[in-house]
Amino acid sequence: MSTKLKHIEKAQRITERVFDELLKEVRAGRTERELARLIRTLAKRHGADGLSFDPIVAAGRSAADPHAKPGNRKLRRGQLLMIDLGVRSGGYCSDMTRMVAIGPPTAEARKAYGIVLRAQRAAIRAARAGMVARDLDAVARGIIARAGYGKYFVHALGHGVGRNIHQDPRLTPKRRHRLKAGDVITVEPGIYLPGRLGVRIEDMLVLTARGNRNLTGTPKRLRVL
Ligand SMILES: [Mn+2]
Repeated sequence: MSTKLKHIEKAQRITERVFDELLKEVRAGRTERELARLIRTLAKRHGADGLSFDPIVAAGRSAADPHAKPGNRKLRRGQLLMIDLGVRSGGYCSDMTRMVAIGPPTAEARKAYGIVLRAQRAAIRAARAGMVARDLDAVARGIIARAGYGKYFVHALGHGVGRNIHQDPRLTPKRRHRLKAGDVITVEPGIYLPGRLGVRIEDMLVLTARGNRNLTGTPKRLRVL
C-alpha cells in the first residue's frame, strides 16, 4: 500500500472515532459551535496532527449553506444536523460528511436524505479509474435532477484528497480529465433548500482499474438521536 494511502486511512480511522464520540454529545440544547470545538478536542485526543479544515456543524436551515460556519444557535428536535469533518495525519488529510437527525426528521428531510443517498451510492458504484471526471459528476447529478432537485445541488460532486484537503482531480460538471488508479477522491452530492435544510453525504474512495475501495466505514443509514 502506498504511503499516501496509509496516512489517509489512518486519518480516516481517527475521523470515524471522533465522529462516534461526538454523537454521544449531540442533542437538543447544544450549539453548533460547542460541537465544532469538541471535534477539535477529540481529534487531538485520538492522535491527529490537527484538523484538515474548520469543521462544519450546521443544523436545520443553517445547513442550506454548503459552507456554513458553526453558530451559537441551540440545536432543536426535528432538525437535521450536518457534520463535515476531517483530520490530518502524517501530512495527509481525511474528509467525511454525515447527517444525523435530532428527534424524528420531517418528511421533507427524509425525502431529501433518501435522494442524496441514492445519488451518492450510484456514483460510488460507478467510480473507477479511466472514467472522465464530469461523467462521474453526472451520475449523481442526474439522479438528483430527475428527482426534481437539480437546481439545489449547487456544488461539484467531489475533489481529490491528499496532502491538501481540496486538490485535483476535481469532479465538476465540466472537467474532462480522466481519473487514475490510486486517486483518492470524495463523493459528496447534496441538496440545499434555502431557508429550510441542507443534506450532504460524503465518503472518500481510492480508485482502482476495476472500481474503487471505499475508505469510509461510518454507516449511512440516517441516525435519529
Ligand atoms: Mn469534501
